[in-house]
Amino acid sequence: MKRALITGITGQDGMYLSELLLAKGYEVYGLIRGQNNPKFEMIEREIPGVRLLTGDLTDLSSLLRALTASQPHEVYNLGAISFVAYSWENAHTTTDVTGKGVLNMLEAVRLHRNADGSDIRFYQASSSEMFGKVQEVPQRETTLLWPRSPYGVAKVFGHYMTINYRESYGMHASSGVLFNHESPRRGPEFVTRKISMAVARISLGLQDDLQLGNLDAKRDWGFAGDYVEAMWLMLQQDQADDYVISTGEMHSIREFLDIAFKRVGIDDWAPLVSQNPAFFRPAEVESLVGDSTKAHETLGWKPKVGFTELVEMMVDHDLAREQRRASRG
Ligand code: G4F
Repeated sequence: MKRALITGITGQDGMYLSELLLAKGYEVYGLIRGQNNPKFEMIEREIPGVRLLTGDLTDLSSLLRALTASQPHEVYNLGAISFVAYSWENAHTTTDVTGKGVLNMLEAVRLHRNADGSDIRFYQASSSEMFGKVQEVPQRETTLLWPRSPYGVAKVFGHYMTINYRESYGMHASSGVLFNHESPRRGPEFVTRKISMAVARISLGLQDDLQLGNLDAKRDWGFAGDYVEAMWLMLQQDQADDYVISTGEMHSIREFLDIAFKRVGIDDWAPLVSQNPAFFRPAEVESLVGDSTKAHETLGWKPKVGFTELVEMMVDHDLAREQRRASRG
């Protein structure tokens, strides 16, 4: 039986990946941070097969302990402080967790030996945020990186450290440069979920309006459930490598709003949405769109869920959730 250790188990990707690996017959371990973490129960309830271990990406010895306990064949490093806006206010913490945390995990994997002598394959969650002020359209594996946030800079560090461990130690270490990926499990601080939750509440008369930042930003949005499959495929290859994972389609926040509000029967959302300077960023990533030709050709990976389907899935989920809450009183 294959064993996997996932950091960042409480995020949407950690949850979808756990489900995928459990369905494939893996023994799945998840690293969870802190004392009395309220998400502990949430994971035990939603994904009962996962075995949780406590540890922290900033603490190398806790990572070594987690490797000893799990004896994994595959490590998926999804843990990070991942909210870009937060990274300006907490640049040091973001650097420690999102950047140096990758180095800690790589070091732990390099130092650890599985009792049965099996090797560990490593996946690093790199990000399209690394392209920042884009130097080429669409962005591919060879595009020059130009991060625009402390988060993006930290991800670049982790990305190159992964490549360096592959080249220095011959480690099977792959990096997935994932473009924005969303789902009903997305945190409410990210723009897509903020919109889907507000749209549901506005349509039920529970909220009056929605305040956002830059409505002109454009992203290549895919479905998180599709993207975790690419992570797994990367670790099944003979050679470790880096792959861009994206849909190849770019949409604006305005288009997201169009589809989301239409889903609840509102054609003109302009009177309901305003822009608040508090949600603008010190430096913006204006547009991102990826070229996943390498992943298509080498991994045989392609996204299944399209943009409209994704937006509608999120709105439908939040509508049902609000209706359930209302019926409970
Ligand atoms: O949803 P976002 O916060 O995602 P962002 O910054 O693109 O980052 C996400 O994707 C990255 C992959 O490229 C990941 F690495 C990262 O961890 C995260 O998952 O913002 C998307 C866009 C931005 O341009 C932002 O300025 O939406 C714009 N926006 C406009 N109003 C807003 C808002 N973003 C948020 N979060 N909240 C707003 O009110």
